[in-house]
This record gives sequence, structure tokens and C-alpha cells, in this order.
Amino acid sequence: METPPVLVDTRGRVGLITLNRPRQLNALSDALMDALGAALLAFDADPGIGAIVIAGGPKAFAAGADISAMADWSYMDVYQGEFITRNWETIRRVRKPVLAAVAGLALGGGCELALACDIVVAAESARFGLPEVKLAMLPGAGGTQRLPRAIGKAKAMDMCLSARQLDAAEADRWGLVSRVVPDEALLDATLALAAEIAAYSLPALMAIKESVNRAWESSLSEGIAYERRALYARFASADAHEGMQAFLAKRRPQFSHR
Ligand code: DAK
Repeated sequence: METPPVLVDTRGRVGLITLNRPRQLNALSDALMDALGAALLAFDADPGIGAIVIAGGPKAFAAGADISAMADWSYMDVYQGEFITRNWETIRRVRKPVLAAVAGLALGGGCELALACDIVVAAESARFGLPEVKLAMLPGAGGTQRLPRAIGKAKAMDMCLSARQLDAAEADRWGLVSRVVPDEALLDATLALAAEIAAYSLPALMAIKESVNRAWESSLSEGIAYERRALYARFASADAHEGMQAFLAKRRPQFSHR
């Protein structure tokens, strides 16, 4: 039987997707990205799921796009086949929080995949890099766009032009990751964080994610206007009233995710 390129599991309200090509250091083949996209969309559509974790292996989160597949592609292959856009961009359609649990190498497309997640929890062994320049390629799955927004132009240029790798502590200092934990605690810590998030009201989480993402893609005044509308819409949510009533009554809120 063929090994599935991703493994899918649920832990309460958390959906767990594990990249599963350890012998290729989780190189992101088309089959893997198709399976990842399908798993993400299935969890996004499942009302029992409030947050999603993408994990790799202990040696590599992912070592990038699959070079063995790309080596012979022509311009027409990638243009007509809509390489990257066709399946890598699926993650942008996911409305629930997505957390990356990164141990070991997150290189090229692997780093870009982590950058596309909402929260990155890094193990101490994590290494982030965009080594495409060594192949005379360029980071083409959002790396040249998301990295400068995440860590600023000077640091992003350094990483993209010199293929410099960041260790977990540097990545934490520069704002590329959210938290750093010991390797042996990575999965449990990420799942615990995801469970904590997933227990909050789902429509509130979705509205927060939409609003924070707006900060990347609009001017401040447009972003503030968007945020204000999102806040007003909270008053149409049963959970927001429940949350405030529970606070006043000094009890735990019972969210219905409505
Ligand atoms: N693709 C395919 N196979 C890979 C791979 C990759 N990215 N990375 C590693 N592997 C395979 C190796 O070939 C090896 O396979 P076997 O020889 O055992 O069959 C196996 O995984 C173990 O790797 P190593 O033996 O090399 O392990 P080491 O520990 O010695 O070295 C390494 C680990 C990660 C430093 C090394 O494997 C390495 O440098 N890998 C390549 C990393 C890299 O350059 N990543 C960036 C890929 S380029 C585009 C849009 C986006 C992109 C491109 C185009 N367009 C819109 C056109 C994105 C490009 C990338 O992500």
C-alpha cells in the first residue's frame, strides 16, 4: 500500500495534519500539497473543529518544494498547470486558525508554508531558510512577500539573497515565530495551544483572523474601518453576549459557536 503523504487525526476540537514524507524530509510534492489542501478544507468545513495544527517530523518540518519533480518542468508546465496557485494557496482559504509545529528544517517552500500559518510554534531545533537562490530559483510561494511583512525588508533581503538560515532563537527575536519550546514538548505544546484557542467562540476566532490578516493587506485607516465593522458584527453573535454575561455572573462561558 502507498504511504499517504499526510496523516490526519483529530484531538477534541483540534484537527492535526502531519506531513508524512520523512525520507524526503517532507519535500512538498504536488501529491502532498493536494492532500494537505484537502485535509485543511475538510477541517475548515467540520463544525466540530476550532483550530488546525500542521506538524512535520523531528528532523524536518519540510525541506521545500520537491526538487526532483521540478527539475525538468518547463515554463509552460508551471504556467498552464498553475504551479503553487493551484494547490499551495489553499491554505489562504482556511478561515479557522492554523498553527504550525516546526522542528528541524523549514526550508524554501517549508518556510513559506510556516509563514502562511497563523501561529508558528518552533522547537529549539527549528531552522528557517529560503535557499532557492542556491538553485537559481526564487522563493515563489509567498516568501518574498510574507517574509518582509513578517520580519522587515533588511532581514528578509538577507535571508532571500544569501540563503542565511535562522535558528529558533533568531526567528523568535525577529518575529518569524510565535513561541519557542523544547523539542520534546513541541507537539504537546502546540496541541495544547490549539485546544485553548479552539475552546473560544469559533466565529470570534474567524473574525479576529480576518481582521489581523487585513492589517497585512490594507492601509491603517482601511484596516481600522474593517476591524470596527467586525467588532460591530460581534454584537450579532450569541457567544459575545454569553461571554459578557458569563463574565458578569463570574461563571465560565458556554459557547455555542454561533
Ligand atoms: N526536494 C526533493 N528531495 C529532497 C529535498 C527537496 N527539497 N530536500 C531533501 N530531499 C531528499 C534528498 O534528495 C535525499 O533523498 P535521497 O538522496 O535519500 O533519495 C533525502 O531527502 C535526504 O536529504 P539529504 O541526504 O540531502 O539530507 P541532509 O541532512 O544531508 O541535508 C538538506 C538536508 C535539507 C540541507 C538538503 O537535503 C537540502 O539542501 N535540500 C534542499 C533544500 C532546498 O533547496 N529547499 C528549497 C527547495 S526550492 C516556484 C515557486 C516556489 C518554489 C519554486 C518555484 N515557481 C512558482 C516556479 C519553491 C522552491 C523551493 O522550495
